[in-house]
Amino acid sequence: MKTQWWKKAVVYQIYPRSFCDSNGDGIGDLNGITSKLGYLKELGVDVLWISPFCQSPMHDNGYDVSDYYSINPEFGTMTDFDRLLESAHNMGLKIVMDLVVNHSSNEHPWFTESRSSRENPRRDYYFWRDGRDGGPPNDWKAFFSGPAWTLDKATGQYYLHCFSPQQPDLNWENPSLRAEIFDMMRFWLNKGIDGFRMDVISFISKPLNAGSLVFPDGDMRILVPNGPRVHEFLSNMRREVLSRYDIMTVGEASGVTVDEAVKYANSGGSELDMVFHFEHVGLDGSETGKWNDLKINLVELKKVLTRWQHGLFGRAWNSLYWCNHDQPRIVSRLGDEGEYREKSAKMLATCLHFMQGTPYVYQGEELGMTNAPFAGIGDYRDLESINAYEELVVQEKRIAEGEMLRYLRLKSRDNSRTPMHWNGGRHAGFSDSEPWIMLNPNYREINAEEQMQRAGSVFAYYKTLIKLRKEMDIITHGDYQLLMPDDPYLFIYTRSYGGEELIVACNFSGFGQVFTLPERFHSAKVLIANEAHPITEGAVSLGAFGAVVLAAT
Ligand code: ISL
Ligand code: CA
Repeated sequence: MKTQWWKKAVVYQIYPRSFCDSNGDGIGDLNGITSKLGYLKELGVDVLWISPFCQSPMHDNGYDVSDYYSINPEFGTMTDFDRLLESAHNMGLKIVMDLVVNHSSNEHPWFTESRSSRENPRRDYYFWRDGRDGGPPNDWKAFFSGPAWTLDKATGQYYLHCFSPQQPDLNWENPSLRAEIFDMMRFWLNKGIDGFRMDVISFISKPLNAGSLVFPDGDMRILVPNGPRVHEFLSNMRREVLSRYDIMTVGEASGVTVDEAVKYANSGGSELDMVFHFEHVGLDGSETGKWNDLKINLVELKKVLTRWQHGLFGRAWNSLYWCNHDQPRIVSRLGDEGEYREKSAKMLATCLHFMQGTPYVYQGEELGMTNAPFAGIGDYRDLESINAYEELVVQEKRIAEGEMLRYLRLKSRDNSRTPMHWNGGRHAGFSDSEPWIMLNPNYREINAEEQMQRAGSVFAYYKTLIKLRKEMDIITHGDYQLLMPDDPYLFIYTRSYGGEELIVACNFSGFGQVFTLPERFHSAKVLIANEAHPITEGAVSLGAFGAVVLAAT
């Protein structure tokens, strides 16, 4: 049995393009990351998950890999990577890579060969099918707009792409493909990396019954996740590759339910160490997807997160996140961008960081960074946003332009991809020249330099949260119980472990809330709080976006 060090770890996600630019071309890079290791050490995180940095035509900022063995020149060289890894290790920081193997780039040599003829030995590395009634083989819609199939004139067949046409899906049914992927994983593991975050790994087994070549019609987002052979593929991967190294693995598992997660992230350790689920961040979606102005409902949020806390307890392991490179900023989504920005950022962090699981902090979250004031469609860089606008506004005219721009400001993935705010100076200290995507103009108030030297900053608060997790086993191992499930403003839960007990109380509303403490907390001591919190006569009164954690004595 390995040590399972990742159960006590805090992971920090870096989106390399937007983190720090070392050579003044406006694009973040590996040397930029190396130059900021001191900052990350100061924050106290243990693991850095770096979004893709391998060779790529960058249609999806590296989530479209054309060579898994080399570094994209915009990000640096293999020597830069080796130096980053060594420096991180010297400082006691681990590095986890993004493994993007549900699909490759359409510029990967495998795809070039595969498309070249129906007889090519690598034809079967991707999914090629004949059309149906003069159109695609089935009715699937791709994640990034349009059909999930594209006709390739060279051979007159269609290929499958669940994302964009530049991201053809790899055919995991093919054993040689699997062997090539496992070899590539060993290459990086032998370099000494500390694990993988696996991109849409829940999609790798397509819904094909044994021997059948027919893709069923229906909603691709429901049909593709958790396919018939996914657990077989992952347990083979575990046996043949992962189990030989002392690493952590987290699978991005779009469409995963608690029951499925218990298989992927089972505590027997036969597949992955944990998965990312989407249920909580999907709560402001609708049948028509994410382009709307719906808000996450707190009662629903509590229900979902509680179901995951209970469902995985003792059986599997949770990952905890509010933010990543695909999500809008949490302060803008569930907190307050104005007067209570810092306070709500701390409240949200408190709520998440006292749960059971491994917490993930996305760059800038520790500063309380917000969504960006993009003005027009020309300000966006993300293909998902641009394609959705083109499809829904320009072509189908289903959403008016102004309305769509409003939805994009709320939900676009670019909200989290604006450059990191290092200081209040030129280009926020991110780069010496114009960044590849606009800066959020609020970097003058919200930046790392200012927060690192201010005791009450969001950064300082995250440091404390991370430190508490290291010191207190109850945060890692304790039992979780939700109180007041139907309260529309308060999220209150307890953790208990070996006779100790904590109560975590968070006010998700912009006005004061009072609640009565259970008897056993009447003389409790404050572990952490984001405000002066009067506890009087067995009651707590929390101001707008207040948060407090009490330890029973
Ligand atoms: O971001 C999403 C919708 O806004 C998700 O549906 C997302 O596409 C899905 O979670 C898969 O995400 C991952 O794979 C994509 C890539 O664009 C994302 O950045 C990545 O996190 C394709 O590789
Ligand atoms: Ca650069």
